[in-house]
Amino acid sequence: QFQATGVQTCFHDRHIEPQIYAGLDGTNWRLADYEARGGYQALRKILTEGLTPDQVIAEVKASGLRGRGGAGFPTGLKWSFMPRQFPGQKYLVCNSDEGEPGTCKDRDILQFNPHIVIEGMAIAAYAMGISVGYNYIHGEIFQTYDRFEEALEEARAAGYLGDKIMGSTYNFQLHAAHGFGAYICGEETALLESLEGKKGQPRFKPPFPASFGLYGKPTTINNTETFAAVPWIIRNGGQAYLECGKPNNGGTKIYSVSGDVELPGNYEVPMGTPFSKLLELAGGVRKGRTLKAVIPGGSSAPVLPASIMMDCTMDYDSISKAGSMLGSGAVIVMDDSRSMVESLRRLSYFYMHESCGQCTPCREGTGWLYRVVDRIHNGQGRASDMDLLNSVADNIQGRTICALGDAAAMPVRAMIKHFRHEFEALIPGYVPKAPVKA
Ligand code: L3W
Ligand code: SF4
Repeated sequence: QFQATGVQTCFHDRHIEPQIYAGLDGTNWRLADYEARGGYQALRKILTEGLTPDQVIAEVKASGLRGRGGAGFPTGLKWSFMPRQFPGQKYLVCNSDEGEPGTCKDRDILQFNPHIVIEGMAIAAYAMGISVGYNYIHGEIFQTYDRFEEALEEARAAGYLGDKIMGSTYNFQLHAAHGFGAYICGEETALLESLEGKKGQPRFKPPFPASFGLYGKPTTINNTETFAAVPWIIRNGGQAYLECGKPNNGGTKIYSVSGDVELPGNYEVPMGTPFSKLLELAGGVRKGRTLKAVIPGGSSAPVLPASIMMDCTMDYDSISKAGSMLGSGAVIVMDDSRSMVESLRRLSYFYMHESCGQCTPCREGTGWLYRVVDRIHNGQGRASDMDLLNSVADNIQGRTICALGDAAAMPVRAMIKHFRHEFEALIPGYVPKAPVKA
């Protein structure tokens, strides 16, 4: 069972309190508890001290906050794309459609600390001149959806949402929307389609949602954890947030550590924390086992062998330099008992199942990937299958409407790159190619 773990951490010679999980025990999620922890003070500060939208955006830019949904896009920059003078309706959307295998942080933020997301969204809407927002919550988490609805009711009753918030001229209506559990609806434009009541299929980008979003209107979409970081930034200043992490990788980040560890759970630690330290917090590798490999950023991120991973720090730049992605921060730990062929088989099945079917390379290619890995796993692989897997992955990557195609292809290439011998060992009569002489 996963636990939201408000870990107090002490790195970089400084003591850093968790910002999103601070003081949470599973029972203190209500408005009064949140207010007692300093909740809604950031929104109050903006409205009573008269901070301008430009000042709020400048603070978020200074914080170095990057999108926590997977792409790591700078949040302040994204907010500045919103055409504030646009005469019609504009929308703010929270992407809580968490479906990436290994990721379970947004679910716990909403469950343990829903008001932090509401406050973050109210601040974002103020900064971008938006009066209507939606939080799109993954369809398979019913309790979390109900909890968020309850928190919305509390915030409305207390005057933190609705018209003339805290006696100001600022109005913001926020609603919850429940998805149906399709992974693809976590892709921002598929989410918008679904929110509009249509089949959740990604749109071509550009145009980006900033100019053509919900109902064709300018829309800003951020991940749950991104909004949850905003109140702390406004209360403590962008510079203080930046300094919690490392340059270009500000603040803390929640990692969902799963797989072969003693204490799987969500851990909030500063950006730039050594992977070895995060592993230690999660109780280390299962007793009697050694670390074999890690998928550092959810199933879409390429796998890294232990030797590379142990030299990484947990931040966008370090993980991407090592050849993978920080993604949504789902750290899947695999010990020496794991078969990489079996792991890839399960991942490939997932992407085949979740492909929306719009693009031929993704619709057909994900099926090919699964079937080829499956036959290797069953001992029926062919000598040509290793080349075939790479070729199918090549023909998917970069040739599709959305990132799901890349997400299906990249793990295949990484598994073959680092663990090719495991695949070859299962193919009857496989003779490795002679190394090419220089
Ligand atoms: C205006 C421009 N806006 C970019 C915006 C864009 C989006 C954001 C990032 O994929 C990744 C993916 C998954 N004008 C803009 C602009 N934007 N240029 O910036 O855009 P992009 O295209 O880099 O990423 P994305 O399409 O949002 C997200 C990876 O995340 N992933 C998925 C995780 C899944 C979950 C989940 O289950 N909840 O988080 C994990 O690694 O593969 O690469 O907003 O509009 N010129
Ligand atoms: Fe759909 Fe796959 Fe194309 Fe994305 S890449 S739009 S999931 S078919």
